[in-house]
Amino acid sequence: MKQSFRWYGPNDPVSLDFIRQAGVTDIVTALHHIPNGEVWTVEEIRKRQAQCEEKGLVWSVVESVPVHEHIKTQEGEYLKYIENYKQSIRNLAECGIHVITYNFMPVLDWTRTNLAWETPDGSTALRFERAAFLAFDLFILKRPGAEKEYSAGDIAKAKARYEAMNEAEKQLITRNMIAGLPGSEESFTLDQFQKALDRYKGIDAEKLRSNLIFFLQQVCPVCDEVGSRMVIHPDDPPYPILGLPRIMSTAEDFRKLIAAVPNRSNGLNLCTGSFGVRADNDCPAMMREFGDRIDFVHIRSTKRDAEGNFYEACLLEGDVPVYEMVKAVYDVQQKRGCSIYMRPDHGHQMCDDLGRQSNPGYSFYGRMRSLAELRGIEYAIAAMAAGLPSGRL
Ligand code: CS2
Ligand code: MN
Repeated sequence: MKQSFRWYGPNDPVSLDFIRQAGVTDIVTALHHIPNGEVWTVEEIRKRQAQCEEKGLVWSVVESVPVHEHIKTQEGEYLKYIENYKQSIRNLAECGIHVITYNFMPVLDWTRTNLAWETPDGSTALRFERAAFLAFDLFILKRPGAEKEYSAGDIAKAKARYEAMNEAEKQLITRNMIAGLPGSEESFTLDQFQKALDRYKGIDAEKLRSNLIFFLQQVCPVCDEVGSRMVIHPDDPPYPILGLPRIMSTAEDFRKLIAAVPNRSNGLNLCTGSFGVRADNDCPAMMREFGDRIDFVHIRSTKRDAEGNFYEACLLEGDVPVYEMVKAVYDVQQKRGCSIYMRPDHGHQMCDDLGRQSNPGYSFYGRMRSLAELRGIEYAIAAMAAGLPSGRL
């Protein structure tokens, strides 16, 4: 696997020097300062490349070129935004960057209720608590019609959870839900947030899917021409939330996409932490099924419970079968004769990360720990495959 790390650019509290020392060779980044929908110019791309190169690192993967909301809803100037997207693909290719991550989640990117949940070893993890999430939806946002989507039992639990919250907790959960987590390009007030949700009133899953297919039919031929790949990041969590449709949550969702847009550039970013929240998603099986179209993997593990809560577990202790996953990546690489970009995803805040300011999920040591574990697993697999009794390559 090509070992990569996400870097948010010059404002990221995690430095490229640290990242290099973790054993990373490739950087995953985005031009977060460019507003959604605008073209990424060659000049701006080169500036970021130079910052990486100066530290002996290569910017290889974009995460993400954001898809403007109007492309998802097909309103306003969406055709212009698609043209701009094509131009960004061309400009990135001109600079030698060919793997482009994106997602097609309406309004919100990834969603958590708690960004610093203390685990038994004292490190903190991101967590999604269902009752708190419902409490936000029903009693803070007060989304019209929300009560029709939940059972009486769920509503009672959410009410009790809401009543137990003090003002500070209510403000914190509101901020966590709508202020925009790293990577998501939007942030809102409650009022703006409800308006953003309302724009999806007439859009069900099938309509959203057909808008995604339209988008891919436009951009994939450009990617094919310049040798680039669009890799879609799955929904997180992988099911509809807040009355919004979500359409990249299962293997079947991706099968539908490739049936509609068979171009080779229509690819997948297999994020095991996102897919892994559903017990019916088998990540290693997806890796094997879609291996030819997977040019980027995020490896992390989540741990779910019967109540629908989940948290980001230590890599080897969650629900995702990480060894089987790395083995599947390894086998696909052997078959394809290539190395696939991999990055550790959200890590724990731990050791010297604690008490330091960093992007939630993207502090240094937690991700370094995961990367080291992943590297070890792959090394051992390769050594065993080479039949080396000493286990050395
Ligand atoms: C997140 C997302 O789960 C994740 O990897 O960091 O922000 C992710 O980068 C986007 O959904 C990709 O478009
Ligand atoms: Mn991910």
